[in-house]
Amino acid sequence: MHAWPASEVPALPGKGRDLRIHDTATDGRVTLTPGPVARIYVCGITPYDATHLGHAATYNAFDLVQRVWLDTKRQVHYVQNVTDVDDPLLERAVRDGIDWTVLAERETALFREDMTALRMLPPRQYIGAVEAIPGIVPLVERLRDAGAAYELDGDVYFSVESDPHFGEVSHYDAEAMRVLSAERGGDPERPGKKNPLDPMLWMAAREGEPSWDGASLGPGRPGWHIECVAIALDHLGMGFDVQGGGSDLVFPHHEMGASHAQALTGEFPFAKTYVHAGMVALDGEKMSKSRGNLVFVSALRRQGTDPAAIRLALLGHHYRADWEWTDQVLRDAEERLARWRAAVSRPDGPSADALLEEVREALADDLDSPAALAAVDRWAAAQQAGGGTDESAPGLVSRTVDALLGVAL
Ligand code: 5CA
Ligand code: ZN
Repeated sequence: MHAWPASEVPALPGKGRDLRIHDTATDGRVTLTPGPVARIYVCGITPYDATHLGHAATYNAFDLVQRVWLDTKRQVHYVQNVTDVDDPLLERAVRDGIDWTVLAERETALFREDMTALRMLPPRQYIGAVEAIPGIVPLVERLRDAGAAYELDGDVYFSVESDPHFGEVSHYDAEAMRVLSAERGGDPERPGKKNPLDPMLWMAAREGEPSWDGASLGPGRPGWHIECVAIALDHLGMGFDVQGGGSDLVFPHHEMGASHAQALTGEFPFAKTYVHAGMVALDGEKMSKSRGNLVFVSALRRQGTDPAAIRLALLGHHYRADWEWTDQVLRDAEERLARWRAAVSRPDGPSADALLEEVREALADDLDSPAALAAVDRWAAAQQAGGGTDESAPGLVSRTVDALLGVAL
């Protein structure tokens, strides 16, 4: 699949700091020191509905990771998937009487537009589940042949017991895992499984549903976790720097993905760091396609909202926090954007050298974007108070805000 166009990242003087970030697996702060090419996999959308602000907040967090790495003069190898075949997508297509491929293509196209408008840097590879199937089938066969997977009425399940490190991403106890598995696409109640938590790797063809050639597995379609594993291993290999997503992916998705990959390769770990963004809520409940309590990025754009204001609204919250979207959040962001634009539109102003270092330090400190915004607010307030004659300052502020926060002033 093609991704979306990259917005330009302006060059900044000097060099940024190494990112210290919260790692879910160790439940602590780690300093990331990738090689010259930092490797990141971020789970993409299931395209059965438009991009909502929860999605946008999660992609914003990982866009900041990229921008911090670029500022340390590293290249970034970023891979993202699109879950363009899965139960919720097929169910929505049936509900709406629309072909599932048309639905997936339409919503993926809208996602690309939203990401472009929000100045999110695109992945180098943007891969759909369907196009990954030829790579998924041999992985499932290998797991089965190694005894890490088994068949149940034609479906193939992964045996969680085959990975000695199973549980080390989420550290949840068995009961919590069971509950989350049932909520998030698993089938812990299905009789005949070795362990109720075992997730499906390959689902045998069902009447009325799409299916693909599975070689020795028979016709069917892939399970959810193996999709991301196949794509990540194909393009990044084991031991990449960051596996990212929202906190609802900690279990089962990232736990199972790590175990699939570790059982396949005998290597550990799948990702060096697991990073998770908090959940955005609306009216007191997590924004989710299944609940339908959504604010869409595209709807805001259609109403004339400046995407830079949407981005500032996201940046106003720490990525790990759970927070609530309200109209006031957006109004505050619009007001801040107007203040910043007025401040950089003057021919000179207070020196911005310290501001650049403050923004760098805030982001390096577990992506503390609220602290970065507060630093820019202080510069804008000093500008407002008429405090400087540095002619390079407004330009440096614009470039800092663009390069490190993805906001075009
Ligand atoms: N296709 C899978 C991942 S392989 C998937 O989870 N798709 S999704 O469309 O449901 O979610 C896409 C991303 O948005 C995931 O990282 C998910 O954790 C994140 N996300 C979903 N809802 C919210 C929310 N309310 N707040 C923050 N992030 C969210
Ligand atoms: Zn995923």
